[in-house]
Amino acid sequence: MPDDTNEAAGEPDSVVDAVFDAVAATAPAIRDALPGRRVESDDENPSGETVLAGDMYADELLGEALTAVDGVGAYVSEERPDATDAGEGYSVAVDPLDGSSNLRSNNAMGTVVGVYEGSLPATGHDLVAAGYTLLGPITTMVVADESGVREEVVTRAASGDVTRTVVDDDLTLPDEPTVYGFGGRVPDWTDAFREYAREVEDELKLRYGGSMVGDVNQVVTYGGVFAYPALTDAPDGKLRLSFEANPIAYVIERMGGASSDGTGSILDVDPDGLHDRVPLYVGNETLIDRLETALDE
Ligand code: P6P
Repeated sequence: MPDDTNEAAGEPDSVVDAVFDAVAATAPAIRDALPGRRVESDDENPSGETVLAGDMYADELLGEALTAVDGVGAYVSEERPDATDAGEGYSVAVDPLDGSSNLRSNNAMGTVVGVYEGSLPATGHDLVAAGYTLLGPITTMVVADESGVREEVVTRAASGDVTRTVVDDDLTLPDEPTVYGFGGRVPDWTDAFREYAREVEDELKLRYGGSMVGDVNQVVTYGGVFAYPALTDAPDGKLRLSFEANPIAYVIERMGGASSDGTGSILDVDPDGLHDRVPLYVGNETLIDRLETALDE
């Protein structure tokens, strides 16, 4: 379980709530803007990836909304090299449009959020809350904090007012795993991971859609395991610790699941840089234990 000594136990954190109010408020506007922003921009992000117009728009919108929240001291984005100063308070790390490569194929994507106490880079134990929006057939938001994990439906009225409706106030990982989703190309998997994957493929159903938030939400809903593993040509995998792996690991561990970088909890990883990548494995505890044993052989 994440370290919640940073939290005054029991009292909901009004700044965290304001952060997720801001994230929810931008979700419908991001969704509305996507049809006209499926093209690639000329820019690259700090991870060297081509930035879609949708990524840039989401980053601008979220940057503006989150730096305006009292109690947010820094906005840190996958799309920006450095933190954007916002005064005093939490550092809010964001992947503005995770899975934006799904924009052309019209598949799920969303925003990943980590609320850290103190400056970044930091370990996941500095998280006080984390979550993600999912722009699927409906817009949902999963929010994890010291009180637990909840799923909300985000709707916008004709008036423009955005509403967050809690549809599950105690989201826990299903005991019985059902689905798996493994990223990267099979030829690029290590022998140890490939062997583990072959076992899991015989036990569970494949659910992989190329967007971490969509694929993790399958595991959140049906139980199982998601991985973007270490690859033979990318031993640190693809996903960024601060913006993707830590927030997702925090959510899954808060739900009673487990996370790993291949050797131990993602939340223990101590990064050198803001955009460090890390292999990510999350899901039911037994499947993560088996994964760590398989990679240790
Ligand atoms: P691949 C999306 O680009 C992303 O960052 C994650 O959302 C997703 O899990 C992964 O990359 C997909 O990568 O190599 O399968 O296209």
